[in-house]
Amino acid sequence: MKKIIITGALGQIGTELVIKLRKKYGNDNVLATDIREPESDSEINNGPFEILDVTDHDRFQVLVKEFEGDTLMHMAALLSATAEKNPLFAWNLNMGGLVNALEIAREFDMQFFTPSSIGAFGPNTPKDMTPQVTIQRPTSMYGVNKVSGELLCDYYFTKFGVDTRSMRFPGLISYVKEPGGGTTDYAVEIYFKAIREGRYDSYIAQDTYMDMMFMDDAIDAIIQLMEADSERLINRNAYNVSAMSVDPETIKASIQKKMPEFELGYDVDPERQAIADSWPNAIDSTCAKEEWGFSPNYDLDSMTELMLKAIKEKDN
Ligand code: AKB
Repeated sequence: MKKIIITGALGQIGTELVIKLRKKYGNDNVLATDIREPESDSEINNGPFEILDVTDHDRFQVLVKEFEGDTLMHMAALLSATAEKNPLFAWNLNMGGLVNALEIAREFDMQFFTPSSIGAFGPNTPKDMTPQVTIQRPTSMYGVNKVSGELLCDYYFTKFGVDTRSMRFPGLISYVKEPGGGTTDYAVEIYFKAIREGRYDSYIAQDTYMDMMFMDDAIDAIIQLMEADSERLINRNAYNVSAMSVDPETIKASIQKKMPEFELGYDVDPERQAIADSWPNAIDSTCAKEEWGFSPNYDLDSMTELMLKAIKEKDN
């Protein structure tokens, strides 16, 4: 049985990852960690939890030794918009945390996962059908962190034999936990506002296309990649993965199929718009499909239906 340690367990991906992994491997075999305590009614409380600042190597070591983990999923990081507001802090947290986590994986011979992002691409990357291997010259601090992270994970694999695996996530859409500080957050907010207020003002402009994916598909993809045959992983750090490419109008049209009265306006935020403009429109996930069977279940309309239903139930 696997023994998994997750950092950033209270974040947007971490929360759902812990829940799913505990269902699969047993509550006691998944140690959730974060820099702050979970809320008293959080589902995370159904298994072990420890406070961990990922830049604190000594505490990291103690926790891994005590728990006897064999897999480390390092999710703790600042997202793109927050990182851009405080770039030096972002570098120290995102890169300091990652190199610590990789060192721990090396010391304790652990399998390792950390997410990369579509943010690892930049303005001179091909925008459509963005290839797996292509130009990566991002212009945001988050993007710089993600490219550096991909290279560092490759280095730990080739130099030390650490079984590092990663994928470039698009915007992830979930009703369980709202994201914080990302550029793609609008695509989550739009659903909550549709149910709660019947309208939404998007900070991302019309015709700005970005990749998205439903959170369930992202969690399944992590599990699938971690279980894949290591020999087949040519592009292990990090795979392009996406389920759809959308702009705010595309999501509006999908919501209006269920809620014709829904209205969309615009109040563009220049900072987040600049980041979005530097990212691809639509990435090509062929390598993930061929090398480990990536196959998302949700398209835009099936995701929209589920999001609207789940948020309505949550609010009642
Ligand atoms: C962000 O917008 O920062 C993230 C991402 C695409 O990596 N959701």
